[in-house]
Amino acid sequence: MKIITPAIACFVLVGGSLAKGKSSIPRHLRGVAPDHLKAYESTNDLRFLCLDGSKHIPHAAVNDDYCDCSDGSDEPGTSACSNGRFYCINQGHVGASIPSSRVNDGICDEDCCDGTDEYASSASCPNTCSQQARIAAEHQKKEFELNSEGARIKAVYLSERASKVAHRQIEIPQLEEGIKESKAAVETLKAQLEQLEAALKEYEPLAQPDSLNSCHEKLQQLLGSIEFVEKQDAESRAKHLEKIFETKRQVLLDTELQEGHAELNRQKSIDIQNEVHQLKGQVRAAEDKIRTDENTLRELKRLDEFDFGSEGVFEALDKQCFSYTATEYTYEFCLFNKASQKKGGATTNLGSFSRWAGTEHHPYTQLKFENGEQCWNGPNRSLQVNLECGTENKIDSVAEPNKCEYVMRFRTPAACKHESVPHHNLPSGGSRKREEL
Ligand code: MAN
Repeated sequence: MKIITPAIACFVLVGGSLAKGKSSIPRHLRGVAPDHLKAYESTNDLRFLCLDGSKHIPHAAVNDDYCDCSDGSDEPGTSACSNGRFYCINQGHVGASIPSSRVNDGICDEDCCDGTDEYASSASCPNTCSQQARIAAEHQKKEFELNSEGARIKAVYLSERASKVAHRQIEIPQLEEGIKESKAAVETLKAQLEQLEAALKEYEPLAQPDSLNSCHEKLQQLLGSIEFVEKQDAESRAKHLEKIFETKRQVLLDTELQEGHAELNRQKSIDIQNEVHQLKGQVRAAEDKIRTDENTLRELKRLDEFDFGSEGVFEALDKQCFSYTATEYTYEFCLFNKASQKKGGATTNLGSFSRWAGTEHHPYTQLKFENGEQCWNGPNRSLQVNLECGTENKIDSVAEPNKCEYVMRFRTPAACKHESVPHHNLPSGGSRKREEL
């Protein structure tokens, strides 16, 4: 439990109604941040220890408009130390810490809506804290609504991601097994093919057998000797003719036999060729399927291994492209892929996705695209995409703060906080420092 000492109670109570010249805050507590009040309260030995512990000074030297502590902590309420901090309570809104050099500089500091930074200057600073608190509350309400809606969409992304991961866990081993089986089946088909191709050789068209050739030759000889035979007697001619007929009959018989055989061979060869053709088709189809399955497997493994941000929520946007036209250029980037700048018909490469580039604790707040087209007399083009919560995926702004170094703001539900903060828990001001927000 925090003990509120009388000094703090007084400080807090009067803080909101401080008006120039009427400050009831004791001098030694002026500009002191609530967290440090304890150190500034007067102690028995009436000495103040500089906040960095470097030295003790008389208590009366606090806020005496003379800088004693090297960390500037003895002068929170004056501009005496160049490195001091002045705290304005901004009762009803959010307290703020400003450089103490701005105290009584004649300019109403916009961070001190209670005007206490000008407690002893000619500037008249009205207390605008209630207005600012109202504006801040409206802003917070909008932010809250935006974040709630964004978080709702993000939850959809996350559940889609969860089912994709679950599917992949089933699909990957199934594909691996399927590919293994298909490869074995291809090997079997190829072995069958080899056998068939070997068999095919056995059924190649036969050469004219020797016996048939010799019959033909004999017949030719006999026919060739007709002239000579015609001159012989009737009996010799009859014998010779009979020989011719017999030989002719033999030739015909052999030819018929051979032709029958050849026809059988031809038919068998055609059958085998058809089978070979069919098997080759099956091998081609199986190999095509293996290739397709291997590509699918590669992609599934990539998706499984790729860093899609916290809980993989950015998988929902993988390869999606967004564009934005600013003045003369249209900028386009595709998540985890490429970025470009277009003008007329020309496209300039702004780089390929290289890494998440947020802070050590929040790496998934920024994307970096690098190694784009080289800038004339400059670096290779690059793009930094700052990710912010939004209810839709949309580029909000693009700038080129340095030549050929582009910075984009991309709003997406994927960047929303997972669980949105209930509105009543949002800071309402009074005790939080602006830097903490
Ligand atoms: C082009 C664009 C600009 C860039 C200049 C640098 O005009 O890519 O964004 O600044 O080249 O020469």
